[in-house]
Amino acid sequence: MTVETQATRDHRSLGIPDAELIGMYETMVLARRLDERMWALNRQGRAPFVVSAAGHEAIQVGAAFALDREQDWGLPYYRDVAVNLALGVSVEDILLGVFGRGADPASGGRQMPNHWSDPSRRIFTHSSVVATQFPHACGIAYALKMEERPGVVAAFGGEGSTSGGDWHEAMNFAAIHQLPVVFIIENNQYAISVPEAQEVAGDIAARAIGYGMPGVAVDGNDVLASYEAVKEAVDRARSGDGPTLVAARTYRFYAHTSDDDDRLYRSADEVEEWRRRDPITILHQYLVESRLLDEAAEAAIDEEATTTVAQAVQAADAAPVGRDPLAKVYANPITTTEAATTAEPIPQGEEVNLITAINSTLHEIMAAIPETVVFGEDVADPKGGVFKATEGLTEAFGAARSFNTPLAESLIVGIAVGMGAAGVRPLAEIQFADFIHPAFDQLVSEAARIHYRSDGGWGCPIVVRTPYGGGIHGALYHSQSIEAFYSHVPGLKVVVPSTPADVKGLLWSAVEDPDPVLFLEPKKLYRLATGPFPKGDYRVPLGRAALRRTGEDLVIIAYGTMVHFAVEAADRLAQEGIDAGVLDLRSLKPFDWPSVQAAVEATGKILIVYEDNEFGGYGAEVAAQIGEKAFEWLDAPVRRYASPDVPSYPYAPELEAMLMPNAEGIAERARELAAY
Ligand SMILES: Cc1ncc(C[n+]2csc(CCOP(=O)(O)OP(=O)(O)O)c2C)c(N)n1
Repeated sequence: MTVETQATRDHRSLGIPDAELIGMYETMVLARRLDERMWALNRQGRAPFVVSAAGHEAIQVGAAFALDREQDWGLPYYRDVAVNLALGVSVEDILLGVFGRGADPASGGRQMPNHWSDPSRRIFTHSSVVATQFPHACGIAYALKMEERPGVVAAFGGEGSTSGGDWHEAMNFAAIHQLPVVFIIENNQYAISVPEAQEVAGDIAARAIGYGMPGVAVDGNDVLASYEAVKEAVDRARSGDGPTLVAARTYRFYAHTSDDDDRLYRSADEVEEWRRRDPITILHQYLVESRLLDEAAEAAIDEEATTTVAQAVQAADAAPVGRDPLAKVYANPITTTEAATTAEPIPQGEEVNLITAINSTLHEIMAAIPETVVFGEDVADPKGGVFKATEGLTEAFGAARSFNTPLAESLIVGIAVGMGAAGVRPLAEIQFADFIHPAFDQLVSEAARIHYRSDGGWGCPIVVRTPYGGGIHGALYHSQSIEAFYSHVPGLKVVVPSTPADVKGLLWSAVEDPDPVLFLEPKKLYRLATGPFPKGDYRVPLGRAALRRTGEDLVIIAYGTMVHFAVEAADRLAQEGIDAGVLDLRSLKPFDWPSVQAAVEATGKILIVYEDNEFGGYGAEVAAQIGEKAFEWLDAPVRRYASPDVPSYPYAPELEAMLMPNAEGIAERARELAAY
């Protein structure tokens, strides 16, 4: 239901003590003085880029004061200077970010100013991407609810963010699970230059109706009205009654950022008109009328704010620059030093296929680690996944720990990021790798960068499993290989098991690793590849390749389904007197260079096989590194055998067979290479 909220104009009836109201006023004045000073620093050439909150102080301070600083979580967006001050972040800390200093607690000077992060205050790291924070808020809230921990999550954004898919996906998910989230939209009527009429159809608060949650429209320039609306929403969330949308109408007094010229898209008269409704003036008037503020007190507040800002500017400006820009890409950086030079021993265990190995390992992990959660489309029982990978998990561990998500891939990865931040270990499933692309942003711009961009303040311990690859007549949208996109990204780890034992060993290592791991399952092998499933504790370290077969004439480097084709080819070649080794990379990022180097040194001839299309594929990186670092050991040009540059495999089996690399094709190229 949409409700027009009017300020009660009586702080006591809202339960706000006089001193707290003065505290609100002080925070608003401090934010304004800081804002003015930041803007001046930019114009003086001392701060390269600043973002202004001026005009938004009432909704920002009203909302932040409605939160419990001891237990609630905040996901403020770049305009929320006053939210941060109200949550206890110091002026100096904000200015360290403005100057990009090493001691900037949000990012160590890595992110632009106003990209907040403060783990001690449960302020989650924020990127520049509009709207990605909303699924994170849901993931955090899901973790709190699942573990019955106290706390409400407040997620902030501008009206522009309500156009993004992530916002809608998060609203939907929060309502389905009745999560303790409050969505706070600061509608300043422009998304950079785009006016509200071109940005938003209908009324923002009314959108809540469609998601079955309360939506409240509020005057965002009135701090009491803003506090009241957000407090009601927070109380509702805290008592288990689910999310609320609060849409606050306000206005920004300065341009979008220091790089924007707002004279191009709005008139001086319009700005002037809104300045007459300055949130600080409105509260000031209320305080004077209530006899809570006299001239002396007002002057003292103003002077203290000015002094605090001046001192903080001096201290922050004098702080040293930069920490190591190469550090903290990973929470657990892995460098492989030992090369695989002997064939990987085959472990003991019951003979199973790949899909059974995945299912059994998930059962083991969930039984051993109570913080783990498995979710995705159709993963819950009775279906248990379209390939049955997650079968029985809901029955064994309950609906909270193994659940179906809406059909929204960005949301799936986004909630995983939030859960990881809140101490839960998500094992998300993307039903087919072909449909992971909507989550590219959440994986690349969010998950991969969380640790680096927060200067190590936050981690992203998530696993995203997905079936990939061809050979099952899945055509263009059920056959894609996606590893090249993601192994390109610093901060992500990418693994591809090819045996049941590696499924177990790698999945365990992935879930125990503090970094985001993309776990690519070659779906052609689900029922085709069988092998022993090791009992008890079993780990395959990330970053270690496995030599499946030694060979003296050449080495075939492969991963996933291609490993099996390569072994088949090597068996045939052996009958012809050609001794081909097979190196299964299995961990694409981190990459096991020492094992590749050892293969080059041992044979001087390398054939790289991958089922992705050839151009710019993962094999291109392997070939480039060999060319650069091991040229002198080569006895022949490095060869690649991959799919031609077509958009994945056709449906017709005959056509698919014409494109997908196979054992005969591998043998043919290996013969040529051996004869070189
Ligand atoms: C996904 C995405 N697209 C484009 C941009 C560039 N951009 C940064 S802020 C912004 C406007 C956001 O407006 P709004 O959400 O209303 O917040 P406001 O800045 O007005 O407070 C745009 C287009 C971005 N950061 N992210």
